[in-house]
Amino acid sequence: MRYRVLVMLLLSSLLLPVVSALAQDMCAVSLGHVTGAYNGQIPISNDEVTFSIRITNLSQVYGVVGINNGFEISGSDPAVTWNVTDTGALQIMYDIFDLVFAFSFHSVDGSGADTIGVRGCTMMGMPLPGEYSDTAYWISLTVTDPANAGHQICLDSSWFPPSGAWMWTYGSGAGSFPPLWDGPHCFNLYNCCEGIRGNVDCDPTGENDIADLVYLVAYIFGGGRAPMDIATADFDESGQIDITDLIFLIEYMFTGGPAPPDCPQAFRMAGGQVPISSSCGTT
Ligand SMILES: [Ca+2]
Ligand SMILES: [Ca+2]
Repeated sequence: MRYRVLVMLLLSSLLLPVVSALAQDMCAVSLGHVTGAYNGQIPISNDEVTFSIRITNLSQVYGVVGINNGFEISGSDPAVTWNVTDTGALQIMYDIFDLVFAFSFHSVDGSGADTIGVRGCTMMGMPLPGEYSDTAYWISLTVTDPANAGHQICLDSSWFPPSGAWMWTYGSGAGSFPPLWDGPHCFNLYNCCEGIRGNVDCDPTGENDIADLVYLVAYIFGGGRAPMDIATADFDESGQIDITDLIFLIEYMFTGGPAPPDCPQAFRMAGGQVPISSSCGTT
């Protein structure tokens, strides 16, 4: 009998580290798609940028019974500002973590660092199943101040009070482990209008080309999306976009008409101090 107990203890001591090592590699949090960003760059406008966050349970054995993940938004410069406009989660998160599923907000004031925590645990529901992988949460924000151009905004993992944890917990006694995280993710901020007007489609290169004309035609005649920055298409500086602006752009592009006027002053200044080049791109 004593021999059998010793063997069991020995096996347990050998197996537990294996289980722990496996569990640490069985969970991952990653940034999924980002709407409102273009080639890793975010235009400064009133339009929302949404970070979709994917969670993956790579385990084929263990279900997730508790989550405790935090996310931090910060600027590359203390002067960078933003507005967190929305957070949310798939309904399945509420269904699975039926005892509690909640967001916690800490200093979400759009400066310094904003932290958004996500917590949940299971009581009656089934755990997050093995091999689950889908978008779980999202965080939306806007960056509206033209002075942010040339800087970056970043999404990273973060511990958050009061739990101070960045963990998730497996069922069947497998323990709690920090998930893998593929961040931080940083995005250059740029103004749609730099130099002269005409970057109607707000592409990060700042080019004025046929794509901008197509965009403007689609907006005026086809119910297409409005320009993210009205100044890019308001060629007669009337304060609105209409057929007059379209005619101006056509004449400029095809019949030697006058060049578009400069962008409004606010959109030609970075950091409120230093004029930046005519290129809409950022470093
Ligand atoms: Ca363009
Ligand atoms: Ca106009």
